[in-house]
Amino acid sequence: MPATPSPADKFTFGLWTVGWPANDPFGDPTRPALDPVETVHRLAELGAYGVTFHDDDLIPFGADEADRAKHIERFKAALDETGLKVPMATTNLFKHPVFKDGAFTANDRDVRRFALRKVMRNLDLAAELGAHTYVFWGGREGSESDAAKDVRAALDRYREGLDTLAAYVTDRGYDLRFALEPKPNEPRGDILLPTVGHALAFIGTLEHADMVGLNPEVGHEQMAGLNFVHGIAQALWHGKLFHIDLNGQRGAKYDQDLVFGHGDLLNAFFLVDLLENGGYEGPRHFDYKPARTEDITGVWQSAAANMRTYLLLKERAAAFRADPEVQEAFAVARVAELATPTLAAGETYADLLTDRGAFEDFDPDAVGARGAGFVRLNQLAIEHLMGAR
Ligand code: 3MF
Ligand code: MG
Ligand code: MG
Repeated sequence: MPATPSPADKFTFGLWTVGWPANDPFGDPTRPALDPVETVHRLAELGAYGVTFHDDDLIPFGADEADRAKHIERFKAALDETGLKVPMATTNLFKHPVFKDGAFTANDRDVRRFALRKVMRNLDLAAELGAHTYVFWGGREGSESDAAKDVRAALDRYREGLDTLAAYVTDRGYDLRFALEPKPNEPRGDILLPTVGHALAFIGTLEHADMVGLNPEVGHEQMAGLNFVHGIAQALWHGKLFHIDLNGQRGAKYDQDLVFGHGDLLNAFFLVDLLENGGYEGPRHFDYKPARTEDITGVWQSAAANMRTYLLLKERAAAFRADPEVQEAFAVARVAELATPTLAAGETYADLLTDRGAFEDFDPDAVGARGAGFVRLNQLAIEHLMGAR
């Protein structure tokens, strides 16, 4: 199978993904911490294009300036040696207890001001390392109690925070765009901007709305019971798919962060088809967790598995589209017809009112009785996915 990744595939991984020592709310770590320098080398060997990071993944929280500079220098040297890129960076605004009630939307104003400063500091580093996307995942922006959070005031503060940071980036001349990452819950009981749809509506209210888009994650939308392919299609339609977090999730439960494709495989198939044919040019970023059961060998196997699964799905999706029987089934299902505007060029509703074929002479019963052929089309997709065709 020609499923060997290369940098041209634009696969990227967060330092925190392979670097997760596999601690969970019920158990201790099962693996030692990974040195970011080693991660850079291993990812490069596996054929990845780039690496992404939270400030604290690279520089321990609270490190002094000299220590910080050392960590950055080592990381830069590894990037230079391997050619790995840093297309995206982000801020850890969720781990330290200071953020237990949020960062931009904490009730405590001092926490909000600290959070903005923490982001600004890492924006400088992101720009220096050549990142073009800066992700905002507001995992602590939310509540467990409706009494504790004035949601409308919280959204005002969320907007104020992002507007302030967008002004900072613009004034500094950084070539960075923001990507908001929705999630419905975990770690907060309920998180603000819980889905792609909520985030899109919110972005429209921002002062620098043009430089703010989305970083949707497979599992996050699926935790909310939503169809990720539809969410991504709408994000693309709005011109807001700035970045993507790929992983696997099996249904509406805790955030599983499985290997890409190890959850809803059929949805992953259509997702890859959409990304490859829908005009998305950005990194294929994996935000997963190597299962807690695995040792370090399993960590690198799982990293490779993400990329291989993506490439296999890409190949399967191309074979599906190229199959003459599939093309015929597409035609029967009138899939392409949806791209034809409902009114003809120059036609108005007045013209429609005079078109007897559209209403008076239209036979809704005959059309209603006609089969759509969608199940056959879906079965063809499944057969291609299974390698049966
Ligand atoms: C949590 C996440 C986050 C974000 C990250 C920014 C720790 O469910 O998905 O990972 O992706 O903070 O990219
Ligand atoms: Mg996640
Ligand atoms: Mg994520």
